[in-house]
Amino acid sequence: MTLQSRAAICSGPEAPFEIAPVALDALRPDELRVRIVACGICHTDLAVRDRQLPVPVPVVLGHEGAGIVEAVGADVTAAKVGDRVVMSFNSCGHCPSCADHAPTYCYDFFPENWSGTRADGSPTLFRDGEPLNGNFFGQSSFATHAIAHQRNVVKVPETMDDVPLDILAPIGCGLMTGAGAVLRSMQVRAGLPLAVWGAGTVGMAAIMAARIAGAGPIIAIDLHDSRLDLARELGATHTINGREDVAAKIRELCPAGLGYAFDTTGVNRLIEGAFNLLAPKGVIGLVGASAPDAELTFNESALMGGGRRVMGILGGDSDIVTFLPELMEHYRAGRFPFDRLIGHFAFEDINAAIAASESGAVIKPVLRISPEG
Ligand code: CXF
Ligand code: ZN
Repeated sequence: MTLQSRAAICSGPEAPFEIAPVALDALRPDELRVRIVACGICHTDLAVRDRQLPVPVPVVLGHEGAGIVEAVGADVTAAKVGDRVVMSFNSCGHCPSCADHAPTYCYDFFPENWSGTRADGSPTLFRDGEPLNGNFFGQSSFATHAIAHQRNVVKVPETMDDVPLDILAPIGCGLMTGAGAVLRSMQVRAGLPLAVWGAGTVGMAAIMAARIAGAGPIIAIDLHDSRLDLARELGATHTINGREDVAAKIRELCPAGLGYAFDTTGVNRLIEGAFNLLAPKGVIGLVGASAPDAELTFNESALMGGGRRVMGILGGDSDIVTFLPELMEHYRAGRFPFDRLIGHFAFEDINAAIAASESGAVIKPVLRISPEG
């Protein structure tokens, strides 16, 4: 145990997060210690709190951390002391998916990200001398300091020196998922129509990326008109409130069918309805979390006969080392203005930030944990 930190501890759905002193383990050769400047809050953090994912509690969550490297193990080449970094999910680096630059499908995703310990079972955090669950997405960044790994840290390019870390922090989860789904997983082609169900972080990122790809029309569907207004500013050419007859409106706009449908809701009825709107060779990409036992039903001749594809997507097929800098460059150039989604909160106000996410008042809350400079 080498360094004292302050972390927000999640004990489950009954209690608010509690900020308390914790200690970090000594670094392994492939690890870095990062002083956290900011961290986004994602629905996956809340799914763990609500015990919908098999991550043990009590635990330090937070997986959209950004900060300054304070110490590195002997084998680390991803960044050096003093570098500004953003963090994302961890991966093993040697399974068939990692070898194929598809680390979001790492065969060891669970032990590397969700076991509460390092993949070898050792704790990264201690509270009152006892092991505390951590290493969430290889970081546990709702804290003043985090242990990260060579494979889930990306150095912020120097060209981004003027972009604060409390803007860049959330780039390694929902934003890369939505943008990657469009640009990498589905490889959306210019001139083809795309519809996005759900205008949260992932859906908005997909809409911005669809504009980059030159898709059209770009149709956003959501229950909240305020989100649809923002979706239009970010790239949607048409919006439909989900209380309207969505299928009829899409058929009117795209009589030949959709080239791409992208579902962020995980609602089966919506997914099956979206599949029925696909043009020949159309692709429906799925990122929304459904009930663990949910099954989908599609017509076989429509699937096979039209060459249609149903694509499960994790993390937008992101290879973070190359894709996160690419997204940062789109941000710089004004093509990916994800700062429009962010609302900032002080670390001490983490429970208010969570409430703002759950009420829908803020699309992407970001905690300010320590000053950058
Ligand atoms: C993850 C899922 C696995 C890859 C990166 C993003 N989602 C987090 O909320
Ligand atoms: Zn997330």
